[in-house]
Amino acid sequence: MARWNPFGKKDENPESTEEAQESTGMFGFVKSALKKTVTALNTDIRDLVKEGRLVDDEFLDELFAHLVKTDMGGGPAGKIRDGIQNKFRGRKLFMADLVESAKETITEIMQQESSDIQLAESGPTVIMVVGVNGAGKTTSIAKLAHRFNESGKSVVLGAGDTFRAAAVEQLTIWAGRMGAEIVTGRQGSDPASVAYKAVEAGKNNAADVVIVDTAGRLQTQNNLMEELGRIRRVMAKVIPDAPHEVLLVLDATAGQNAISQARGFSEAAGCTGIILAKLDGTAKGGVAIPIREEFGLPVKFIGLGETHDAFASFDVGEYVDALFDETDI
Ligand SMILES: Nc1nc2c(ncn2[C@@H]2O[C@H](COP(=O)(O)OP(=O)(O)OP(=O)(O)O)[C@@H](O)[C@H]2O)c(=O)[nH]1
Ligand SMILES: [Mg+2]
Repeated sequence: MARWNPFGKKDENPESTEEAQESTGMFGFVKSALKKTVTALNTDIRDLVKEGRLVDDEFLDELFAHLVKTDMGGGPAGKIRDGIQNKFRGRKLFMADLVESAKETITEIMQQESSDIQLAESGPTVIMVVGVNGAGKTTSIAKLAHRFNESGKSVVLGAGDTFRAAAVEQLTIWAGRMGAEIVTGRQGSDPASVAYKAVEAGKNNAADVVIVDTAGRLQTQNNLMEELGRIRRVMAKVIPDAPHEVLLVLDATAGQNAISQARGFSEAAGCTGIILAKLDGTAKGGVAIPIREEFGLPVKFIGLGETHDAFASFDVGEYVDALFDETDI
């Protein structure tokens, strides 16, 4: 499977001033979206090591308590604490050392191969989007489609949420704006049939990308979870290796609950990556860390607001830097 970064990451074209500016902008964007998490991390922890602090049990317990507040989970918070303990026990610790050590630990936990979209070797790349009710699936599809469209790719949308009429309207508006084709079904009709037709339309029209929406569901609704498998299989009847990506949308404001939601989905739908939506407006932005730790799945994109451009490719280095950037707080 070829790898493809549709959105041009900064390191791939370093000589482009425009992209360099864009990447600086993106850091600021991610940083301001993570502001609540950054503030929680930096104000509390900075207070903790103000003027240096002896690394003893009391300090290590306090540090752990502040770290878990961001919803990074006990595992990662414990690893950061242990890292500090190993390096600095019995010594005086300053903020700069703490940040450096924490960044190192988080980067290690979060390391992922790539956040690129897996590209089909030939024909359209088919992306299926799944997740619980209200996670941000339809909005994320609009954002993804906008990005593909901006990079000159033709997109076919499949309104596979035949349950909620508003989802079809939402996608139809987007398709209209982009001049993209949209395949819809009657309300209550079989979502697998919409998915089939969407992939077929993508193939017949030589589109670059087909993105199929699905209705929100809970991992406990077995029949609906099985339906995801059926939607997948139907797509493969048109293009044998479709879907090339199954993106699970998680609501960052759900914090640790987002993790338990992900478990059932990644099995039932064969997820290949995560979109972490609503990373803005939450002090639980640390949840991206245990998500990476617990699932083999890469975080591919992050949602940073309700508008179509409030969306970014996920970059581990940028995320970790933003998380601990203490300027302008
Ligand atoms: N702040 C913020 N809001 C978001 C983001 N993504 C989606 N939303 C909002 O979350 C709400 C739900 O978004 P949808 O895209 O409709 O979610 P969905 O998963 O398709 O929902 P269902 O189809 O009902 O399961 C909407 O009000 C969106 O505007 C984001 O990244 N940030
Ligand atoms: Mg929806």
